Amino acid sequence: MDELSYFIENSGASLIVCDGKSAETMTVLANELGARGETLNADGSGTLMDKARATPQQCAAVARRGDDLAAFLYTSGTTGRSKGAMLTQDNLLSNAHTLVEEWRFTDKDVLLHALPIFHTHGLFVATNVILAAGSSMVFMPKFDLDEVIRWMPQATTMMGVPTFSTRLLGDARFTRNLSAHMRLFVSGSAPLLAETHVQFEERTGHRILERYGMTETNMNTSNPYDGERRAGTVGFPLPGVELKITDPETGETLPDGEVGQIEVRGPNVFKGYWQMPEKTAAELRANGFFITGDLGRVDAERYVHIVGRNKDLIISGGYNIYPKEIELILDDQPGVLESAVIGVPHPDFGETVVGVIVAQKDQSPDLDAVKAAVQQALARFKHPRKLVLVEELPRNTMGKVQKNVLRDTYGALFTS
Ligand code: MCA
Ligand code: AMP
Repeated sequence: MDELSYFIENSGASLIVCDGKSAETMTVLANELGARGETLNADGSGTLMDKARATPQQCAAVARRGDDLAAFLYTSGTTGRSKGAMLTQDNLLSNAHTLVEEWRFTDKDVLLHALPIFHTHGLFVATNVILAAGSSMVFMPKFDLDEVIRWMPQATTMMGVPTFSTRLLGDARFTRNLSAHMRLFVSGSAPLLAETHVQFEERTGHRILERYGMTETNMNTSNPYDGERRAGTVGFPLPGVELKITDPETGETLPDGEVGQIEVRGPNVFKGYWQMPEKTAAELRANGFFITGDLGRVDAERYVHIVGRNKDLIISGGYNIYPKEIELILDDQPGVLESAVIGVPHPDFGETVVGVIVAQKDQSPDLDAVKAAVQQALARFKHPRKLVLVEELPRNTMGKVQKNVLRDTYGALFTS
């Protein structure tokens, strides 16, 4: 609820459309914040459609320019509250056209769509490509393994996060035969392990095409459709996208092969963060390059490798989780002195969240109460899968918490 109020208030939304099941709470919330609430259910029913039917069938189209805003997508940050990334009509359109070309989408394609539509991947990459190419899609409410297996023989393409691939590989029904009608599997949003890439090809004969993007930029790079799709890399910058590797301290471009921060510029790059000029200036340079916060290198054959993150970020099953947001809540709980939230390897989600807590002197915080407080404040996927109480946090000589030490200590919690 706290998160929703913030999004509604910050965006200045005047209409909130929700599922009928949430209508009661959402309408109250919307009204409190000066907005109107309408419902739209998966079967097409709801007050929004009722009202639409009661309005004239013919409406005059309002002309839009390429630079006009098309959407705000909220993305969290290392310093607390979410930022509304302002995407323009051209950001979305240029990326959709580029991906149609690069990934060879046509009106013969059928996309098996099992991604959530509240993120760039499922919302824009998947649906805009389909709309731009005139393709069709099998639109699923969520990734349900049985349903995906049931529908795969009817589809030609699928876009997913690495968890989709590992879940499919974990099921004996996922075979070369089942995927014989498919022509392309695209993966992104989180690193795909090279071993998953290899296993996938061995099982199905399909080589996954991995690409790299962000909410602020849509898609930046992609492995080639026709050339070698190289495991462990995210391919080449898309046409029209410039990518450089820079020194995080000086911003100077580094020689090829060296690891530095990834910066991108192109028609896909957003306009800035809604009503946050300082945050915009910190990440989007005046010359148009966006500092992604990812660390990478470009190899001798120009493939881009993502080697880490220059931002304190956990990616769980393709969802981004900024530890700071959870730490602020943990630190606020009775008996808690301080906390550190880390991501540790997880067989299904890639990474998952662990909260490490230090008690105040002579206090013993009630971990169940702490969990309940987190549940109240944050969406389910951000909840730590484990909370551990320690005497003190490891720190370096500057007093900074050494999360790498914590990750080493708790790294095998879910994998051994
Ligand atoms: C669900 N849960 C999760 C996650 N998903 N917890 C942590 N991380 C998650 N990703 C919770 C559920 O609420 C449930 O809670 C419990 O974990 C077990 O859920 P399960 O049934 O196993 O999960 P699921 O419902 O099958 O979902 C897993 C999923 C889903 C299919 C991998 O998370 C998913 O669709 N991820 C895709 C995310 C995505 O589209 N990212 C793109 C971001 P309980 O036990 O309480 O019931 S856009 C982006 O990153 C850029 C632009 C890009 O490059 O694409
Ligand atoms: P978001 O903030 O949800 O837009 O997530 C964007 C982040 O997801 C990027 O900054 C990367 O850290 C990560 N990401 C996206 N695609 C990949 C990929 N193929 N490999 C590794 N990380 C990725």
